[in-house]
Amino acid sequence: MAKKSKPKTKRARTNHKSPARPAGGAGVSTRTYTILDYRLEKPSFELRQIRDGETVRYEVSGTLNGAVPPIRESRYLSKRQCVEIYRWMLLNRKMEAALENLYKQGKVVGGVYFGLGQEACSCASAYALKPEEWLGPMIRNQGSLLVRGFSPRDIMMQYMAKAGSPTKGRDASSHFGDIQQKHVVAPISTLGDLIPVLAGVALGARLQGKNIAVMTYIGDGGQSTGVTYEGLNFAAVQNLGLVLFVENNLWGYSTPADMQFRVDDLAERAIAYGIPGVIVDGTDACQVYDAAHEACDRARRGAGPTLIEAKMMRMKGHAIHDAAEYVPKALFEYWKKRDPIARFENYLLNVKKWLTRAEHEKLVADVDAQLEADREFAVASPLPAPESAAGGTYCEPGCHEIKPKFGVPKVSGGKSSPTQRAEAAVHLK
Ligand SMILES: Cc1ncc(C[n+]2csc(CCOP(=O)(O)OP(=O)(O)O)c2C)c(N)n1
Ligand SMILES: [Mg+2]
Repeated sequence: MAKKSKPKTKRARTNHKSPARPAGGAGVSTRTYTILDYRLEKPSFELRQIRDGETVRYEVSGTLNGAVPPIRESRYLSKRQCVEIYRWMLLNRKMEAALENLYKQGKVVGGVYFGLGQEACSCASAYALKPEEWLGPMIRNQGSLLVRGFSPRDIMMQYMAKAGSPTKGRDASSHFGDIQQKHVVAPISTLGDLIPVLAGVALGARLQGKNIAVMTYIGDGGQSTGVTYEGLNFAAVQNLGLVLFVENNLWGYSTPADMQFRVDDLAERAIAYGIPGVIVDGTDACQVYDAAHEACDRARRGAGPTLIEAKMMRMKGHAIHDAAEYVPKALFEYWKKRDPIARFENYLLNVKKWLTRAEHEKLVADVDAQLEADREFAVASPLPAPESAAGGTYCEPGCHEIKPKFGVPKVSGGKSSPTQRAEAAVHLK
């Protein structure tokens, strides 16, 4: 009989202690850096990896029964805007529930990726962009796509690979965008690759004499890639208006965030790029919006990129096929109490009294009716004709001339002082 080995444990940190510092002698000074932290609650728990023979599981311990924080008052959002963001979040969630049903009915061709628990981050971030600015969403940012003007009908048809979908049925998941009207770059599955692409969009705008905000996202797992460093460093040295949301949802597939990095907070990475780092509670739409708004303003001033870490939890598995059994139940329970939609609803109805019960019921009924109409349309629409398989995705070869949009650079890139940067911004207005 094989000898049963003692389970090995490995600690994964969610609220780390400072790493050991090298000893310093007389005359050695230390430097401090500032990370803005908007949160009203700083979760403190530890994930332990337990290896028992061939199996691995995780246990969580720490402060898991703290009071749920309130929504932070926004410095910028009006009542109307808060209600609008709430509506996008609700549409995001209910559309994903509809997609899950369509999948279970066998109508979805590929997989389905969910942003459950992350709706505030997707919707309130994209809401901070102006229509002429650019977005590069990742697979969980379906809420951002809705805010940018894609309809639930587009997204449902895409997942069902229908002829009328944004990719005419040639892709059956999230790889679609619209660079003509909506200024959305299609998600790139290779994690981190959207960052240099969006930096390039900002550079393109700069070459036309405009400073714009461009926004993209990377996960706690994806931020470990080399291209994340290359893209963000490039944006930093060129003062490009990149707003990077690092969506720390605690898991990258089945790897806990704490086994991806040694820093306490991913926002600290900003220090190494020489750009501002900000932490928000990703389940609080007002915090997400305020941080995004300030970062977009900075981008428009030509002052360069911002890294915003949004802390939250992936409330489902990686995709529909993953039951997420490796996630300790207590962690799900903790974050369920911090549900972004339930808390925002309470804020609008009970704290601010910006919505009456009747107004809220009407808003929910409108969202349901829109989804039902879109679902019916998407289900009834045809699959692509087989003979169209060799055609183009966005257009047909030779159907239009691609005109270069570049102009002569109006300012030189490279390192510049804050004063020069401010001057450059004025020059570019
Ligand atoms: C460079 C690269 N490595 C690995 C993968 C496979 N992969 C796809 S999603 C994923 C996990 C991503 O986790 P995270 O970045 O935390 O994003 P989340 O899924 O939590 O939103 C992995 C490893 C990939 N697509 N690209
Ligand atoms: Mg993740």
